[in-house]
Amino acid sequence: MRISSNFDSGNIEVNNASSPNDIRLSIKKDKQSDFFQWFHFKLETTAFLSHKLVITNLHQSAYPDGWKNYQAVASYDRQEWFRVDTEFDGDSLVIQHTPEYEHVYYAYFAPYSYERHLDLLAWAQQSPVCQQQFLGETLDGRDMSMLVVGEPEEGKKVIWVTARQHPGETMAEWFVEGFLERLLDESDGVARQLLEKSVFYVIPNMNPDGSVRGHLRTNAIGVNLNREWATPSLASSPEVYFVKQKMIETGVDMFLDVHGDEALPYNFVAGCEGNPGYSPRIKNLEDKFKQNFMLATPDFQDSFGYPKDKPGEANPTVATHAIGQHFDCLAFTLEMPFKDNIDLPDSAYGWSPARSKQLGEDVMIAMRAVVDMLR
Ligand code: GEM
Ligand code: ZN
Repeated sequence: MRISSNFDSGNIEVNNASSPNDIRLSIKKDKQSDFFQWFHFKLETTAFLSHKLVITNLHQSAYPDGWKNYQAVASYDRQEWFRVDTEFDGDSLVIQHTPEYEHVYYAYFAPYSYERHLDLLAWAQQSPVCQQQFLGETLDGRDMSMLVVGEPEEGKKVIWVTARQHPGETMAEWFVEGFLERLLDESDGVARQLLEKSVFYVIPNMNPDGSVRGHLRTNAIGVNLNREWATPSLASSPEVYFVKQKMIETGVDMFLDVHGDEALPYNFVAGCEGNPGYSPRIKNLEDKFKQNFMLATPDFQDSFGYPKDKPGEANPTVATHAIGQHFDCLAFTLEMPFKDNIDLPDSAYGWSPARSKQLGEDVMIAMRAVVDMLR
């Protein structure tokens, strides 16, 4: 029996793998950080034998509530990621699984590899309405890549979408894949009308270094990018520095920052109610967007989410708050669940790449409902 994780987004510590019925594992912290929660590893073993994999020390993980009613995902072909029997006892996550093949992968959520990221960029730039732009280099020397969709023109609204500031939240890049597939679909009327009225700036992966490193929440030097938006720096957060610099160049009429949430079994958004500049205009835009997003799909809801920030008490280092305030624009953090949408559960797959992609398509209905009133 052998457990490995030396691959793109791999993360596990093997403490004891001598018996299939008591495999002891733990999760490595993000580099120079105390955050840990993302795991992704491969088991090579005897097929059709019952295995018990125990991931320990999770009471110290970033979001211990994320393990309650959570089911790990597994895959044989690295394409289909299905849920496996998982229990949490308050500190250890116990995965019971009888693999059907000798090689099987386990992960916190379906991984989105760096190669798939590069493939997405390469595919998108072939569209006549899409251009790929290099914004700058990350600390590990990877490209910060942006896709411009539509022709920038006077009078068009400027809509920004960023994803995966937190690299372990891979559902965010699956969402962007679905979003782009619809936006670049020349037969889709909603996409075509949006592109007549607006130009899109899309960052499919805000944190390529943390993604490859198998981090949950930080970049190559343990910095949480979603606390860098007030004063980003080339030394600590070049990812945010380059993107914010570009936003100042283009302006922003609407901003969506796509994430995943460890604990809440829902899709939801968090807005700018705590910003000093929050106004009835922005509240009206937020409400109209959410109403139309709920009409577009039962997978989105607005009853459960983060506690509302008190007036003037929004954290100004958070992307949505910083950009919403700076540009006086509609700005949302969009959250998808690592678990499932409890209102519409799927016992085999839970929340999944396919459902993340579908939500990325559905969000366009909400964008269409507000695009004419963004300014
Ligand atoms: C969250 S967003 C910050 C909290 N926002 C509000 N409005 N309470 C973060 O960065 O902690 C997004 C995430 O991590 O998924
Ligand atoms: Zn996040």
